[in-house]
Amino acid sequence: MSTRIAVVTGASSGIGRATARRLAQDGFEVICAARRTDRIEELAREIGGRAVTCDVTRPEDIARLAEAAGDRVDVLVANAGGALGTDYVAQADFAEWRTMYDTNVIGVAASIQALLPALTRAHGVIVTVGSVAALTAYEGGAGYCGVKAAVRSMMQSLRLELWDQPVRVCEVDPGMVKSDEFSLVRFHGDRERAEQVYAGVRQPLTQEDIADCIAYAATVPEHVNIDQLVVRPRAQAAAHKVFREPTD
Ligand code: 8X3
Repeated sequence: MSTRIAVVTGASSGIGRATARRLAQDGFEVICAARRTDRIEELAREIGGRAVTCDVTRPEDIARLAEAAGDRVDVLVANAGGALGTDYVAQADFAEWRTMYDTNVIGVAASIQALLPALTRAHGVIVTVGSVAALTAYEGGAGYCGVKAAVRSMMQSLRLELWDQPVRVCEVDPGMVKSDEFSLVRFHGDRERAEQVYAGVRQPLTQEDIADCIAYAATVPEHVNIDQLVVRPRAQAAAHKVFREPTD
């Protein structure tokens, strides 16, 4: 059997990197795509994959990624994206919102569009990394909840559009994940604020937990489509209902 190919965007850290590692363990040749070349080259060396420098907001990078991936792609993990800020609508920084839309929505759509022929040829799986933010809005979440809700709608449209094609469309929606950079980026490098997100939560999810879920969705038999996987830590009953234990 020929080697199965997986493309992971946003592979330089967090859920993307953990997923690249996990899929390599599962026998995939993983194409690690991200902006930070040094990081993905190191990762590709570690897991025997390939690195493609790719900013998903740049059409020329997306074209290069599709060319590197070749004729057949078994799995696309469209993971690149993230949150910027927690501004209320009244104070929102629209430049940050535009960046979020460009990466989380257009970047995901562009990755899918470019790789769709290769995914269809291979009877492959598209997995997007959404968020529980797509399901329930919260104060300060309008920008991020909005983009993740857009991804969710896009996946629903895509599944309908591809109903007669041999390609599957899956969305993994994580809740609270203590990953390398998610909260740090969201709070513009403010480590203390980033840490507060997880304060008192005994066991937030890890990026490896989500990588497990993605690997599951990507490796079920070909007739099985996992439409959506919503994954939260046990301590998080809803986005705003988190069990926190005293920290001091
Ligand atoms: C991250 C989950 O609750 O911070 O995607 O929006 S949340």
